[in-house]
Amino acid sequence: MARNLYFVGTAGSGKSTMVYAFQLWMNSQGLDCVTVNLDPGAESLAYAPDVDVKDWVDLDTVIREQGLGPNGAQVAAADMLALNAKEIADVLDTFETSYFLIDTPGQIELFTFRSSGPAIIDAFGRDDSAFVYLNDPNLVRSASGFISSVLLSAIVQFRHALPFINVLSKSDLLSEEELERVVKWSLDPIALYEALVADAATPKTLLDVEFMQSMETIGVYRRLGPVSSELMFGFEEIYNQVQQTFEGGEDLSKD
Ligand SMILES: Nc1nc2c(ncn2[C@@H]2O[C@H](COP(=O)(O)OP(=O)(O)OP(=O)(O)O)[C@@H](O)[C@H]2O)c(=O)[nH]1
Ligand SMILES: [Mg+2]
Repeated sequence: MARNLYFVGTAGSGKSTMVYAFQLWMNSQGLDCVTVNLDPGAESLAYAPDVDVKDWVDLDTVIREQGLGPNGAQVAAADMLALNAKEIADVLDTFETSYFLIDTPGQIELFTFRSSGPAIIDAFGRDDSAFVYLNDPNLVRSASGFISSVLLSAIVQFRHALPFINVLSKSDLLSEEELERVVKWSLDPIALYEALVADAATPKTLLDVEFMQSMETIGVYRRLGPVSSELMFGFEEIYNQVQQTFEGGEDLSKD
């Protein structure tokens, strides 16, 4: 049974690059996978997806034919994807593979808040799905930005209710010191709390602390695994978490 891994994150967080890099890494380990582009607006992808939704819905065509602006067209294109979900799923069924690596639209809200996200997940098979959530290093490098990123990922988790692997994308852009600090924050809420209150407490700091405490309570606060598609680093850890999610840690796909 093939598993569906959805790569989700804010615009420019590195989803497309990571899908390609993860494919290269999997292939280097003798693991089979198929790449799927779900972004009707994707331009000049660094990789050639095995399945491309642009064959069904293309953003430029929607803009031209429906006379919409770029944002309205993104929404219309996302909704049109939902209508084609079953047909795309039938194409996926023709592949014999262990993993579908699925690149989602740049604007996270399209996949999270429009009906197309859940419709696609259902059509592709909800039981065999997990999210790889990319946290942008530019956001998480400050304590307050870190909380914002956790909150955003909590919204995505809440909306989709699927297994969730939390990664720190483009970790090569952080200095060694920053990287160590951010990973520590993700393991130790007290360290994050201390960083937050290190500056003079403002009403916003208090809000951040309140948010952080509730995130911890509801269990969406979790370790960030550093990854770099540039340096081909961190993929084994993602893969191990994927294995744990689906097989309880046992690597069945190499047999
Ligand atoms: N330094 C560094 N840059 C990266 C890495 N991954 C991606 N990038 C760069 O980040 C930018 C955005 O990468 P994409 O893979 O297009 O990100 P995306 O999330 O698919 O973007 P949208 O689909 O447009 O939202 C590009 O300039 C990439 O070259 C990485 O691991 N390290
Ligand atoms: Mg992309």
